[in-house]
Amino acid sequence: MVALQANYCWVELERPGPGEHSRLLCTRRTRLAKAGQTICVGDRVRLAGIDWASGRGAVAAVEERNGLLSRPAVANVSRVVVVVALAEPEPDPLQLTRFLITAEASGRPVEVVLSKADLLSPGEVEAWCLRLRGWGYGPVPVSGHTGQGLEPLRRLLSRPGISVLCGPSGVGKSSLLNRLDPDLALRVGAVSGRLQRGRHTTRHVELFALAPGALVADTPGFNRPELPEDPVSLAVLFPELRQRLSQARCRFGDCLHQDEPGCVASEPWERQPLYNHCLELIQARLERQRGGDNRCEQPGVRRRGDRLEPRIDPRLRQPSRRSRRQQTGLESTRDRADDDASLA
Ligand SMILES: Nc1nc2c(ncn2[C@@H]2O[C@H](COP(=O)(O)OP(=O)(O)O)[C@@H](O)[C@H]2O)c(=O)[nH]1
Ligand SMILES: [Mg+2]
Ligand SMILES: [Zn+2]
Repeated sequence: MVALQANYCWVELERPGPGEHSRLLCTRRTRLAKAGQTICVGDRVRLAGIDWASGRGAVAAVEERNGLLSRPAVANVSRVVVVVALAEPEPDPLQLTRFLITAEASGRPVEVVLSKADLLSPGEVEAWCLRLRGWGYGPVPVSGHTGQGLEPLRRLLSRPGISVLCGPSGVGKSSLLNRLDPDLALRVGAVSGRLQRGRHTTRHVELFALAPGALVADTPGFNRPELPEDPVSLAVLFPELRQRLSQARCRFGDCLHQDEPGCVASEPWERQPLYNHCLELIQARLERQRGGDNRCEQPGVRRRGDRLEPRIDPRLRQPSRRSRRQQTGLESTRDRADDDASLA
């Protein structure tokens, strides 16, 4: 399933059918909805009631999923490619770390693309590459303007399976895909944020075929991906820490790898302050949940001022901006500006 709209979806065929269509416009069988079966982009589905002449059909069943990326929801992901600009917008290590954490949580290989390399000197680009290598990644510097790095990127995205491009808005994801395949004609320069919210930006994910068997998702702009719910699960989402943990064990089985003696992470590492900061956010959220949220009368609905709003995902709740800032002093301005936009 390559694209999902309100009441129907596009399904790309595995084998060509008797008609001219390689994709069919499908409805979902009500039986699926009744069984509580959701369907998301990337799902492998079985079709019924196909009308080859008009290119229509219905989704009758959804196959088991692997490698689910939570936000944006994409199933059967083969790899996640996190794109971050070297300038315009300036890289924000905390925001980048949040993207990397979300990508790692898919359980699939994570690649890093450093975009807009044309805006920095070769020496500065190399310094960022070195830094990212220290985080456990092998970054590919690229520029949609000069064409630098486009062939390595094409090879990466032409591997079989589904690749998801994610990263902050404005880093050049759509531009890069357009360079790789001008036929895509993806919208470039769409600004996201409070004012433009929902006006121009694509709110849904769509998969494009870049090479036979290689599908790529360009994701819409949302700028602050979520953190995992369980503090213990955070460590393995940092490859540099994961690597140390694979070589040695901590003294205590439930170690959170902060500053305890006998911890494998007690030697300083670059992203340690970011790791600690994320840990604090997760713990603060857990405490609030334990404290109970009694203002909510119905499940799935929350009160905001005098309005009731659907509760999209309980994990989206964050500590208040002020308490977070006071606690850590680490909050970035970009993070703050996108606070609400990221809930859309
Ligand atoms: N200097 C420079 N600007 C770029 C590059 N790629 C894209 N841009 C600009 O960055 C802005 C955002 O690009 P877009 O592809 O929409 O980013 P997206 O939100 O990540 O999809 C546009 O104004 C592009 O012209 C690049 O390689 N170098
Ligand atoms: Mg875009
Ligand atoms: Zn430890």
